[in-house]
Amino acid sequence: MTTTVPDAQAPEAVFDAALAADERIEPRDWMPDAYRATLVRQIAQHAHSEIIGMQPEANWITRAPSLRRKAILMAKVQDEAGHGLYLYSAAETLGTGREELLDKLHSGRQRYSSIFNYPTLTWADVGAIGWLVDGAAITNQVPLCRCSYGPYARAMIRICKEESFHQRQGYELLLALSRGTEAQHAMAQDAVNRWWWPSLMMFGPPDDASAHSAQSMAWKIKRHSNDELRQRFVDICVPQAESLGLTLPDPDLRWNEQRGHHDFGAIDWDEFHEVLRGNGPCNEQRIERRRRAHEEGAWVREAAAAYAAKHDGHHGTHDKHAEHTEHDNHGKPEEAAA
Ligand code: BYC
Repeated sequence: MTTTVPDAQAPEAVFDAALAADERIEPRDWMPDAYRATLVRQIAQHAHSEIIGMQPEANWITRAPSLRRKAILMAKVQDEAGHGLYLYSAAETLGTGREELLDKLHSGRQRYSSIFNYPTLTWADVGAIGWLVDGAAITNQVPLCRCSYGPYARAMIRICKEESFHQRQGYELLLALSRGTEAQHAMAQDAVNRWWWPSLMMFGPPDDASAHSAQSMAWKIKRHSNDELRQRFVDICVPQAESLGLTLPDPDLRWNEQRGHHDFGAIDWDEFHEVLRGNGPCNEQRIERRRRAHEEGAWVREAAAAYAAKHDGHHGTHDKHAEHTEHDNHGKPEEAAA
């Protein structure tokens, strides 16, 4: 934030001036508590979505139909872990540690995207996730590259580049199936039928029911409303579905000359709210698996912390942790054991 204002000016005024000038708010700048809390809520939900989102796709790594498809899928799932890392790091700059956020995820006090509570039933689902879920994610996230909070905006730039690759791999996968045998085409169509409506729900409730949109837009965290982005996504998908030779499962979908947009059918918001309440097809399984992965990874975190402590000027302190690690390595120097 570089706006020059007289020293005597209240921090609120400095903050408001920075927003008005479209400048970035940085971690050490003063910010209203509610701005900080909103960012932590959104960034945490986003980070959790990335790591929970690894599950439905990882489900297919062992069953990918070729080595090429397997290598691509593994790289994609690893990318999602990386996105989680950038986002948890962005939340840390707001004074909220990763342990605390993971604890809130595991205890159900923070959300992750509704979309990851649906199952991946066939290989075509991997394509539908890439095309539709990553496509929706990009539509929502490109404007977040201009979010007023610097670390979040910068994290989004790299995430969007990777998401764009993910979206293309999904499209290419679906195209191959769509042009394949009759059974493959039918599998691709079935996946699109199941993922279309949940993808539209990713953008959040309609504007008139969106609790946070007005304030988040005033703070320039969000740059567009939920409905605006949803409409943009529908308009992008219609011609892509045609090129794919697949049908979007909405009989009310049609071009509206006057609006210059596609009209589309009513979204089942009851289903959305049920999923948010924890009653989607896979909510329990996703959280249970995440908790287990976290517990099973405890030794990795302990080893990493011990290693970091040793290399952080603690060499001569002989703290208990460091001795443990040396023991575990059977007395070998750390580098040799690594
Ligand atoms: N799912 O006032 P609203 C990915 C909640 S990762 C669950 O409109 P806001 C990928 C909302 O939190 C994709 N909850 O909220 C990863 C709020 O609840 P609370 C994730 C939702 O924040 C791996 C309430 O409903 N992307 O693509 O202004 C593999 C009212 O909503 C959802 C992001 O997280 C939902 N879909 O707007 C592949 C993007 N929608 O907190 C792909 C960043 C709403 O009051 N986030 N809620 O209890 C955002 O842009 C915004 O947070 C949202 C919602 C547009 C999602």
